[in-house]
Amino acid sequence: MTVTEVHIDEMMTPYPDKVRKNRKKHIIIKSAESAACPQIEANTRTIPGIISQRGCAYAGCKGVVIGPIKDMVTITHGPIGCGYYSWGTRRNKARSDDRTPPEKIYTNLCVSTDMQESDIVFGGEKKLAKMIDEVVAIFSPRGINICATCPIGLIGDDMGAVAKEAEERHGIPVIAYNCEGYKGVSQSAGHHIANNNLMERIIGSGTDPRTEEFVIYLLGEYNIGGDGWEIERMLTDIGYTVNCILTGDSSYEEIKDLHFADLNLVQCHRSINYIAEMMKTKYGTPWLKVNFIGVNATIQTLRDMATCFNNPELTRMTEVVIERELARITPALEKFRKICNGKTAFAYVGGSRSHHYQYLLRDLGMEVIVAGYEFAHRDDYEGRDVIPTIKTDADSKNIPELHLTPDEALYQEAHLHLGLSKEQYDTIAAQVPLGDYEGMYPIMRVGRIMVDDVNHYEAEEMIRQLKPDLVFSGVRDKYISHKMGVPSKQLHSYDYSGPYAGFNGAVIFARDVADALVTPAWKLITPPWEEKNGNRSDSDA
Ligand code: CFM
Repeated sequence: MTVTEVHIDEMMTPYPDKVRKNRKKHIIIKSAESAACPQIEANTRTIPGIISQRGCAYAGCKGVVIGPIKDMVTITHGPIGCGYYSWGTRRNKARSDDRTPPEKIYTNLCVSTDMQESDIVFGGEKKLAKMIDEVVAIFSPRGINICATCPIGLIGDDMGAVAKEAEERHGIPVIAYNCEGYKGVSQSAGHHIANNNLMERIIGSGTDPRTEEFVIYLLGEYNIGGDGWEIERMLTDIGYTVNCILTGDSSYEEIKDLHFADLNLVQCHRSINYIAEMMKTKYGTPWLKVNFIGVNATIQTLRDMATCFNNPELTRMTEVVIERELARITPALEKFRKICNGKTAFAYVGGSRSHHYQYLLRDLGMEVIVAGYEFAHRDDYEGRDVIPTIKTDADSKNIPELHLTPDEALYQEAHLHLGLSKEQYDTIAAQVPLGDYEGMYPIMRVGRIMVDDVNHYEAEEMIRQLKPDLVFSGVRDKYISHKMGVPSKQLHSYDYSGPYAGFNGAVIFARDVADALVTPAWKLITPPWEEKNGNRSDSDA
């Protein structure tokens, strides 16, 4: 079925006028292959009362960006609910290495100040200070993060002062993140707050320069289901030194040295583009937009990286590894491709995967007909070129912009980081996405939909109208499609499967998708609204 404005209008019919006007701005239908992306409304407030899939600023800071740092203990300052519900919900895996032995891995812990009514009335600073002392006494971590929840901002606890005193007492970094849930319209605000603090407090504090060649940092990769490890495997085989993945399986010790990178790679643009840009300003470090989701996308990224370093041996090894991996995975992939070919899908995830996974689905012959983000900004849909035109509003002004200047001792121009001449760098920058991201729009096909901050009602309506074969989404909307007889796969947690990145990941993903498509279970379901007299049908007996 082709998508037309009519379907969107039909979907909007039950909305009150004001809501209809608002929501229309969040939905774009691609009109022509070469069309420039029309402006989409994004990163603005969800209409109160609408069931959105978004999270809060605390979730973006604690849960997404700093939670995976394995050798720091992260304290949730607030009532126990926020800590409890953010405990272990993201599958960012971590393992011990030379720098971080098992006894220094804290990612699975949930530490909360458990604020009670009297603490809210009289203030929680003493309780927080005591908690920090306890954490040091029990775990002696390399550093401590403190994340604020909504009530902390409302009662005005001075977390920064408590952290500073604790630092003096214990001699380790204690970093306060004012990431109260209400600080932004979604978890995206929390990413920015986390990026600012990492930049100000950790990055650049390492004093031991790297001596290896081709030192790269992979930013915006969180090792969900082991993705980061699969990427690291390929890159190491080619000859890169993957000093750190930010922040999946990362450590305080590694993040300190980020300024020694020759090249930063950016996988998830939304959550980490701030650090990539700030690194460029302060140290001159170039960043390359990469995508390790999808076989062809991975190959393209590996070649782009080789282009950046312009080193014959690295270029040769890139092709050796590509050829070796393709020979290994192609037979398995072909088997699953036969099942997947020609099928359609929805992709609705946080702020980057709905774009990246379209490449992997294309490898399998599938097409995404509706794609959207929970909390992306206009640049994630339309490309970075629109950034200067994005208006700041009261919500975005809530988050401070750090105004950095080049570091006097360490700044060097981007081309020198890569060992290139200025002319070489400029030629290469025209060929690969160095410091640039084109957003999701170019990959969408004509007549297909991009939707921002989709709500429960719209998701249901679009599934009903467009009947996709598979819905890629999160745990909150998973069961909407299940009840409608459409299989769904979680692209946040991978339904406990993975890795899905790189060459090995592509095969695992293809297997999971093929499994979902061929299972007969979905045809046997009678949704509750089709049951007679409220009784379950015999298929449920
Ligand atoms: Fe980046 Fe992410 Fe995502 Fe994200 Fe997330 Fe995630 Fe995500 Mo869930 S950092 S924007 S805030 S790729 S937790 S690892 S899957 S919504 S699309």
